[in-house]
Amino acid sequence: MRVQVAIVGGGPAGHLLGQLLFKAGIDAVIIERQSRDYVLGRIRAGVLEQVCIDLMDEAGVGQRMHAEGLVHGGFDMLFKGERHRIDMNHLTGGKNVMVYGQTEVTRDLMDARQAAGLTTIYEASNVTVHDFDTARPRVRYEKDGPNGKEVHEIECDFIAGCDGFHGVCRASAPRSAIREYEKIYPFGWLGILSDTPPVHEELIYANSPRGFALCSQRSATRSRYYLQVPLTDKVEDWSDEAFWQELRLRLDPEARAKLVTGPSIEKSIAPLRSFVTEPMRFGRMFLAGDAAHIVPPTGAKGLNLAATDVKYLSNALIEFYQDKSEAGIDNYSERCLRRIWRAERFSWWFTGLMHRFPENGEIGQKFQEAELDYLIHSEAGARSVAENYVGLPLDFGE
Ligand code: RFL
Ligand code: PHB
Repeated sequence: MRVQVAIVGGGPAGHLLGQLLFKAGIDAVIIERQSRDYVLGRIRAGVLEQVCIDLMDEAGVGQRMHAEGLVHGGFDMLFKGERHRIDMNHLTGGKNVMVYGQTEVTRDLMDARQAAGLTTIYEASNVTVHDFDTARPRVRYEKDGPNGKEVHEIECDFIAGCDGFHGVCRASAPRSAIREYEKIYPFGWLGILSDTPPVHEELIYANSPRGFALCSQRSATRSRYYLQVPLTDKVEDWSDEAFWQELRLRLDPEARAKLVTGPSIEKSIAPLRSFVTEPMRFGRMFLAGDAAHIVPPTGAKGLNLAATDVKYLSNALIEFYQDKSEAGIDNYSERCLRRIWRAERFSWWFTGLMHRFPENGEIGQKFQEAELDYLIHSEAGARSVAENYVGLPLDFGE
């Protein structure tokens, strides 16, 4: 098979790129290691920034998102047992975010791709990338045939590495050409999804002496909650009842009284990490999304960053094919990284503000509470949080 762009990874980044390229008449194939159902079974992000909403519209897949997504103009910060609202909409001159799950974003993109008759190769094993330092890169994978091991090869002009943190693309970049920055946090997030009405109409980020908690949602009837837990905890250690009990203890009295509990339909623990790869281009291979960077989920930035990387990459590829210009390709890495570092900084800072770090002792908790007190009582402080939370425009700094 020969295509213009081979996209490795069929998560939200790979699928959004496929759709934006298709709209521009550029021919791309997606090679995904897992099945469609497996990809859709991963419960992850829930909050879309305006730039991500606009990109879904540009990709022609925004219809269901606008019908079902919940527009939020603010969120609550809870500390010292009291809740305080950050009025994002007011503080940012009218900007909002939208609660619409990553699963739904990916499903909408997958459905549009299928409706357009575009090729996605699911359950491709042993995917490898080759010759991206030449004008004729190739992607190989195994599928079908005896034992599912028949080798297939795709020739292309470019490889887009949208294969997540554990993917093959970043791992195939020459070690001498790559620099990686990493911070691993000493705790994880235990998440639960349940068909219960959300405890509050907006999100609640809670700083409690027992650890961080987040009350999020997917719809008026589906809730998503998270608890900070030690890295040594296992999902099996946490019965639903134990989860609800601990969540209650981290909330304020009003939320505690309103909380509706029920059986979990998904429960998992995610480690927290800050990670950035520089650069994001290696000859004719580009990294985008979690393949190049990870943020702790506290700032809700991961999926949004993946979407903006993909927008810059699709623009660069369109410029290459339509205008015969390599300017966008040459700028890609630098353009993405400036935005990425801004989101990394915010996510790291917000994580530090809201979680318990036992090594910082009681004085650490007091410092956090004083900072939260400052942030919510200073318009400048609150605006800074709001501005970062709603995210940067696509053309920021230009
Ligand atoms: P993905 O979603 O990991 O998709 C990569 C795809 O590549 C496939 N793959 C391969 N395919 C072929 N060959 C190989 N060798 C391959 N290796 C891997 C994988 O199967 C997969 O399908 O990365 P992508 O597309 O870059 O998307 C990134 C987002 O998934 C991620 O940033 C967000 O989920 C992060 N995140 C959040 N982001 C937000 O913007 N807002 C949020 O509210 C938010 N909440 C979260 C989050 C992530 C979380 N977890 C579990 C880490 C909450 C949580 C709990
Ligand atoms: C979610 O709903 O999964 C979610 C929301 C906000 C975050 C992280 C995750 O900061």
